[in-house]
Amino acid sequence: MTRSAYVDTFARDNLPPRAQWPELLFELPELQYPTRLNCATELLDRMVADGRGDRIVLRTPDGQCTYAQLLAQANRIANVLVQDMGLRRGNRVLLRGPNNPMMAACWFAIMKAGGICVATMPLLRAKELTDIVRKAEISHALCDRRLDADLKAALPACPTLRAVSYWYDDAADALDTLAALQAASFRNVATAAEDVALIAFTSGTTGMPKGTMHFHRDVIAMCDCFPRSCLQPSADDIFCGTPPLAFTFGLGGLLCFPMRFGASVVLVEKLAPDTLLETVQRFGATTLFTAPTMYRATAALAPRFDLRSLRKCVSAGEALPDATRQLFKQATGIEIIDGIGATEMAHIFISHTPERVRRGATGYAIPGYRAAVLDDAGRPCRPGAIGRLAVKGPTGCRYLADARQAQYVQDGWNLTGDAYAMDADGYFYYQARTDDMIISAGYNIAGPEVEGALLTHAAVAECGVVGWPDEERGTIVKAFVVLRPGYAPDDAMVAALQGHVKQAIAPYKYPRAIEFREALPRTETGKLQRFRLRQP
Ligand code: 3UK
Repeated sequence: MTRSAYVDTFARDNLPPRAQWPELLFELPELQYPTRLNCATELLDRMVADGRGDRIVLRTPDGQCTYAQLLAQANRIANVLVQDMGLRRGNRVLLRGPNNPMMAACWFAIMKAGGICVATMPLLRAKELTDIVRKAEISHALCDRRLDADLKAALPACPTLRAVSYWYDDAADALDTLAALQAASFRNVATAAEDVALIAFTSGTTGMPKGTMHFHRDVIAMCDCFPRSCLQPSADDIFCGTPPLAFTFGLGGLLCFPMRFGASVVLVEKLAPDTLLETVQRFGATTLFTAPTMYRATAALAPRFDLRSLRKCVSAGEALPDATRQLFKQATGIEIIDGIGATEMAHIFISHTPERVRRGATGYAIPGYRAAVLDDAGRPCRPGAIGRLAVKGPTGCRYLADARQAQYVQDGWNLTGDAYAMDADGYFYYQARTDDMIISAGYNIAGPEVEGALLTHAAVAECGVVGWPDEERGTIVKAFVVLRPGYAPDDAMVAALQGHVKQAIAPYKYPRAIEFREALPRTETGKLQRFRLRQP
């Protein structure tokens, strides 16, 4: 291992032992990296050094900034971190804000200064922040002033956290003020390719959150896999979308990917279906990153907007129902690019180009990754059989001091916790999370398949299907349904939906119980929280 550039050895000391790492693959020519690599140098400084400094990188409703301006601001903040806040190489820095230019500049500043970025979703509360600060022994924090309340509430329980600075604020000690007093140049720390760059906490549904550690090299590898093979971006592309930069889906799609290709990104703090489409129209966005529910909601509104600029639409975070894919295609003419990624893997590893879409499939293992469906003994399943999804590639799972490493990584494979089937051509078909498979009267039923059938009914806006305890049958299939405006939640509707499912898929899978809701519980990243639906 190349000598670390860090004086604070916490991250390296808390990596899982080598024997528990996944096998890493660097077979592609584009994945040959030097042993010293700082991802900020690659994504930001290099663009300016190569003469692209005057090109726009960030666009917002209030203005725009060039690569050179972003570089200058990141350098100033890096100077604040080192000189005013006493950051030492290898220290962890909490980063907390909505998707805005300061969030982006701070992310690069942390990379430049050799800090380890721990970005948190804007909606996290004091208790969750405390768990993360304590687990990652975080010493510094950069935070959007408007999100200060929960951080301040967490502080008394966070003894390691010794320096906090707030931005978008005009106080004398605000980050903006301190940055303006600093030089616009900075010598990036010469990090090892395998120095930890970020600790991304999973939006775990139960138990203590898990911190996944990704190296400087992983940040670049994620840029050189999915976007290169499935999007083929050019410097003229304009990215936009909804995932928070604190979620690796957003960090890639809305910051690192566009910058790897010299392109630009529209950062907007809060987007609803109508404002998302308005943003695409106003900025002439070409490339969209969002979650399946957003595609479903925007499909209905699309005719009201001019979306002709849009070329590539990426869906991830949860399974994309075919009904949603078809609705969006009818509305816009665009074939969505589905992709499964995971915080543990940094980004997407199974996906497809629009031309190579196959109905019902997430896609194939993208160049750089290998994927397989394994049975309980760890052997490859025959085509069509359902088993556990296993992947390996240039990135992979390394939990921060967590015994669950041995569950996620087995025999060099990353086991994502998803039940999948693979066809003879190597296309992968999502079934369910392995712990969400419903076993009813001896049958294995995948909730998402029943959801997919319900979503083809005109009355259904959204739905979630779970196993529900039943005295007689042990477990029954139960659907929670949000109706579109104008439909009545009555017994006739229950019967109509049940009949519809029986027509669409094997009748034994139909939901014996249906409950109507105004909305479904979702994470900040757009995932349905099935565990909350299961709580009576
Ligand atoms: C599920 C999908 C079916 C799947 C993520 C893109 O979602 C991301 O990371 P998380 O750690 O969750 C991982 C789990 O989410 N999932 C994600 N995408 C799909 N299931 N089809 C899909 N297309 O259960 C997976 O194991 O929150 C997604 C990029 C970066 C990410 N972190």
